Amino acid sequence: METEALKNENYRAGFVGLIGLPNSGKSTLMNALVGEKVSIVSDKPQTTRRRQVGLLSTKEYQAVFVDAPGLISAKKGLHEFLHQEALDVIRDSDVLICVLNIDEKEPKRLMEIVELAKESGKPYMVVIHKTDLPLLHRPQILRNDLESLGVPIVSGSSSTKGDQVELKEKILDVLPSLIPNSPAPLFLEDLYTPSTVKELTVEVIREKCFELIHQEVPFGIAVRPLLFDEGSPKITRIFCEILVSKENHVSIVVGRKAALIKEIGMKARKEIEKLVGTKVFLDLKVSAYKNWDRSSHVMKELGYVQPQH
Ligand SMILES: Nc1nc2c(ncn2[C@@H]2O[C@H](COP(=O)(O)OP(=O)(O)OP(=O)(O)O)[C@@H](O)[C@H]2O)c(=O)[nH]1
Ligand SMILES: [Mg+2]
Repeated sequence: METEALKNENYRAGFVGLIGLPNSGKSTLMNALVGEKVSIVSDKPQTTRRRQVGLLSTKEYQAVFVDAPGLISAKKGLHEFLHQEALDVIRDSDVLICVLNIDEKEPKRLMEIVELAKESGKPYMVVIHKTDLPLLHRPQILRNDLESLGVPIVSGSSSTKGDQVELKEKILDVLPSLIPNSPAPLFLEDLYTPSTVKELTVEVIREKCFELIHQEVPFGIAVRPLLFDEGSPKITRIFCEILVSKENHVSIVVGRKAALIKEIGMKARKEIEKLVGTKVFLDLKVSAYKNWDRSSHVMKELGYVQPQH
């Protein structure tokens, strides 16, 4: 691979894990850093399940951002997977960014995130996030509590495009110096994510479910691709199954006169068309698979299983 990077002996490349509490804005921040939508976002906690990777490549460095699920205490099934996935991201990263949301009601929980980064022994920085929220004193209090650590701290918001540009600049002022030297980039420089279109498609459908379905139902939703037919240059035919963990959730997801599932399909299709670059025919069927989130073989099929090292 003949790249600019190979000519530069100060070149840096490494995995940069984004860690924080659920809903702290990690995925929103990663998308802003990468400049593309890699990771899905919602106003509900535990949106991110499998780690998502987004790439930022310049002449000087390649940051391989890894967006982790929010850190929660381990329970069973899917929760245990989310917990372990977040810990694995910490273990597998070269650098960590602690994303601390100022609207967290128990500031102690924010300090626990920083403690995990510190314990890892890896270089890390702190982003005090969501500073657009009207909680005037919180960012300064947090900053005072963190200052003695002697690590870079920046603060800002990802709520508007303008805020995102400003925060990205602050982060990229310090982050590259924390990334290790590397003889070459870790991924092709013109990629923005190593995820496949099929993987991104499944996540987009799940995002629309999180956005449009309320209460506890989205937490028990998973999307399984059944057929991804790219045989025609004009139209991609995609068939997916939306799994729900309880029988009575099927009718909730389908909605009255199938209105909800149609809206999920329509919103997802528009985004998927941009991803695949053709018109899309999208067929979604909803099936109940009782407690799939505790079934090891379904979890494995859905990719909710830690890779073996
Ligand atoms: N006010 C405000 N909201 C934000 C900001 N950044 C993200 N959000 C919102 O916060 C919610 C959670 O954002 P995500 O990016 O999904 O958060 P996350 O940390 O990835 O969440 P999990 O994947 O569930 O752990 C969404 O509704 C975002 O629009 C911010 O800077 N300010
Ligand atoms: Mg997320």
